[in-house]
Amino acid sequence: MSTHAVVRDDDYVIDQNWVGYTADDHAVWDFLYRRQRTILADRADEALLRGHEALNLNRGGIPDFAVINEELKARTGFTVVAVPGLVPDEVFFNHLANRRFPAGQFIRGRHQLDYLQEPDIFHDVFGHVPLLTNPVFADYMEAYGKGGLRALQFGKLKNLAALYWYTVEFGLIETAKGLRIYGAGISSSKDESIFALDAPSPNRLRFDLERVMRTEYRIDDYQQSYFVIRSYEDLIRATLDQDFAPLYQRLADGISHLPEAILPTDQVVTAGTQAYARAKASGEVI
Ligand code: HBI
Ligand code: FE
Repeated sequence: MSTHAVVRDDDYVIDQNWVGYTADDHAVWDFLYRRQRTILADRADEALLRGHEALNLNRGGIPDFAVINEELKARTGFTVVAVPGLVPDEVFFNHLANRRFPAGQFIRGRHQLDYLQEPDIFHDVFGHVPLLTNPVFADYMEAYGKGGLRALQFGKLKNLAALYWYTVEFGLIETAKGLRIYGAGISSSKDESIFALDAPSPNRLRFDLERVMRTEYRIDDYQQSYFVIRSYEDLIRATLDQDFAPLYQRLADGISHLPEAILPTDQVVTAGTQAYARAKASGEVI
């Protein structure tokens, strides 16, 4: 038995070992799936709901990657690969740049049905993977992976992680029927699926690439600001049209905004109650 830690220089991909899931693991998936689909019926963007159906995630039990990859790969060339949990940023970006989504292999226990910090298979496969059936969003995720590898070279990972956080994890999209959820951090969370659309306290601000990349975020609480895109086409256009080299030069000034801030330059979709009052008091908003 070797005593030194196994230093892995691989891509952290492991076997999903679908046969290894217990009956209770499958029951946890079924419970979470049914509960979130009920909550999201009139809250999630159609593209996410259609992605659940395209991949037949309601077939019962934890999805077998070998099975969903046939459909996913045929649609956008993406495949899901199993990883033990969070992987190093460079490994993560490299997977996305090659149209592989690294999904947690484990599923949460019954004691943590409502929240867990580490992305498990429900967060990843219910929250993130279905949107990869949408060609435009799939292009965005590949572009994000490539951008991430470049950001590492510029030492601007924190700014790029903020972009991921406020779009892929906690993004809202404007539709004819009103604001809808597309971020996986919201769509896989019972409480935040309600809070993000209904609560008066958070700000809902129009997406702006540089503004978002300068915005701090909390990983242990509901978001205090959500950013709203008009469409996935708008989101990828904003990203692909951006020449990141001069942007990274500007970001070198290190200016960042608190999660609850409303800037005079913000296009406010709905101002949050707490933040608005505080910003008003400090004269940050006119
Ligand atoms: N690893 N498996 C996994 N899943 C993620 O979502 C993930 C990650 N590593 C890094 C990471 N996300 C974030 O730092 C990104 O913003 C880069
Ligand atoms: Fe995630």
